[in-house]
Amino acid sequence: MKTSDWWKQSVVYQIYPKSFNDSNGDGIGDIQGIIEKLDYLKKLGIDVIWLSPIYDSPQDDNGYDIRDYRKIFTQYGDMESFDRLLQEVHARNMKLVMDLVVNHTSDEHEWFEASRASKDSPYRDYYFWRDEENTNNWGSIFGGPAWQLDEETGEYYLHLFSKKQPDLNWENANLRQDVYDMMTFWLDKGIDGFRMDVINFISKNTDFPDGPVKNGDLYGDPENNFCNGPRVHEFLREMNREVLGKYDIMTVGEMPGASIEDAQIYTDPKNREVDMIFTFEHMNLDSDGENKWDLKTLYLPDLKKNMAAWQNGLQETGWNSLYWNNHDQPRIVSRFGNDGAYRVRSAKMLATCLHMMKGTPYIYQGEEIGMTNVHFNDLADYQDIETLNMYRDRIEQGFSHDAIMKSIYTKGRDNARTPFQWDSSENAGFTTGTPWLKVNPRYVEINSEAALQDDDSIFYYYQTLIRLRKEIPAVVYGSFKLLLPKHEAIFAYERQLDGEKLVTICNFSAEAQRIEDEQLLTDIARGQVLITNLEDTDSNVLEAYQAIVYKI
Ligand code: TEU
Ligand code: CA
Repeated sequence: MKTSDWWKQSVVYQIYPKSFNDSNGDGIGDIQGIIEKLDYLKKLGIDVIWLSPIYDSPQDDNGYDIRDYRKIFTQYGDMESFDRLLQEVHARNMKLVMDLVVNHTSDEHEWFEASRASKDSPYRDYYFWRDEENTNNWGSIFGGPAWQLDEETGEYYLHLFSKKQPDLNWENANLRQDVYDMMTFWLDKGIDGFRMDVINFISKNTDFPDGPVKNGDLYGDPENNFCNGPRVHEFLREMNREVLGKYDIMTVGEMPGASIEDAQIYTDPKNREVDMIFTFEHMNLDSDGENKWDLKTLYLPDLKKNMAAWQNGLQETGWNSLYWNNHDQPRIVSRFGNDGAYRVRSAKMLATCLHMMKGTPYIYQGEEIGMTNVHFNDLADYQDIETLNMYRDRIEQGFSHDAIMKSIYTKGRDNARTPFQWDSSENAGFTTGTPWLKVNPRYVEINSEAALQDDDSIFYYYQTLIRLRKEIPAVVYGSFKLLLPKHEAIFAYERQLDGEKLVTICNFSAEAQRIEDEQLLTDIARGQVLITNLEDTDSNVLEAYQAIVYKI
C-alpha cells in the first residue's frame, strides 16, 4: 500500500545499462559495473535509480524489445547479480525502479512465437493480426510501414516501433493477467516501482483507420488513434488494483502525445493510475512540426509557456516529472545550452532552471558532468535503429546526406548513449575492451574523475541542488508562478510556501541581460542568494547563462 509520497521528495537518476560501466571488458555495460559505481551515485545524493531494461533481449532496440521478462540479458549478468544490485542499492538507502515495457515484446518472445505459429494458437490474440485488406497506411515510429507480413500464416502484425517489436493486444484479458503476474514477480523481489514505456499506447483505436498522408510523407499519420485510447484509464486502474496498489512504490508513465488534461486524469491520486508521467511537449519545441528530425531553433518563450502550463496544470491535482534528458533525447547542454565556451556555466543554469521547479527531477547518466552530444563523421559509427531507419527513409525521400547528418547530430538518440565518461584513460574508463558504441572524444576533458576533483564542477552543483530540495520544503511543495513571460532570454519563476518565497532567474543566452521588472528587482534586492553559477550577483544584470536562486 502507498504509505507516503516519498517519490515527491526524491531525485531520480536514470542508468542506461549498456553504456554505464563495463566490469568484464566485453565492451558492454553490466550489472556488476553498476554495483561498482553505487557509491558515486550516493555521493551525488540521488534517492532513486531508474534502470533501463536489463531483461533478456535480442537488443534490436537496446533492450526495449524483451524476449523473456523474467530473465536477465546474459551480457548484463544473471538473476543473482540483479539480487546483489538490489541489495546494494537498498543497503545505501536508495531505491530501484525498473523499466516496464509492455506495449510490445520482442518478436522472439515465446508469446509471439506461439502467436505467429498458428491462427488457432491461444496466443494468437496476444498481438494484432490482420489480413492485408484490414491493415492500414500507418508508418512505424522507427520508419517503414507499421504492419509486417508474417509468412507463417500470411497475415500482417502491427508494430509501432521496429518490426522486431510487435505490439501487444491489451484487449485480451489473458495477456493483461500475464503482464500483471510478471509485474508481481518483480515487485515481490523488492523493487521500488516502474517506469512504464509508452504506457498510454496500450489502448488503441482497434478499428485502425487510415491516417492522412501529409506532404512528402511515405505513410499515413495515425493522429491520436495509437495512444490515449478508449480503455487506457480502465487498463491502468485494473493494473493498479491487481498489482501496483499493493506496494509502497513509485510509478512514472512515459506518455508521448498525452496532454495536460490527460495527465490530470492519469496522475490524480483518486484515480489510482500512475504517480506521474513523462510529457514530450517541451521536447518537441525545437522541431519544425511533428517530426523531430525537422529542426527548428528553440524560442525560449515557447519553452517557458509550455513548462509553466504543466506546472500550473498539475498544481492542484497530480504531480509532474521534471526532465531535460533521457536515453532518447540529445544532451541538454548541447541542445538548450552552450557546449562550447559556456559548457559548465550553461549546464549549471539548465540544472537550476529544472531542479527548482515543482515535481520529481530526473537526472540522466552524464548530465551531472555536462556530457555533450557526439559528432561521428561516419554514419557507420551510429547504432540506433531509429536513426539508421530514418537515414534510409529520408534518402529515399530525396533528402541530402548532409541535411540528414545535421538532424542526426542534433537529435539522434546515440548522443545520449555514448559510454559514460569516468576518467581520461582509454575509452573514458568505461571498458578495457572495445566499447559497443564509440566513446565521445571529449571524454578527455569531460569525465567524472575530473569533476570530483573540481569543487566548482557541475557534479557538485547538482549535489547542492539535490541538497537544497531536501532542506527547503518550498522546493518540493511550493506553488509555481512564471515571471517575465515574454522575455526572450530570461526564464524566471517564483515558488511560494507558507510565506517563504524563492525566486529563480536563468539567462538562456550568451548575452548579458538587464533586469527591468520593478517587482523582481525589489525582491532580489532583499533576497539571499541560495545558489548561483557565477560569483558576482549584480542584482540588475544577468551575465551570459547566469542562474541565481534567491530566498526572499
Ligand atoms: O520511447 C518512446 C518513444 O516514442 C520514443 O521512440 C521517442 O519518441 C523517440 O525515441 C524520440 O526520438 C520508448 C523508449 O524510451 C525508447 O527507447 C524505445 O525505443 C521505444 O519506447 C520503444 O520501446
Ligand atoms: Ca560487460
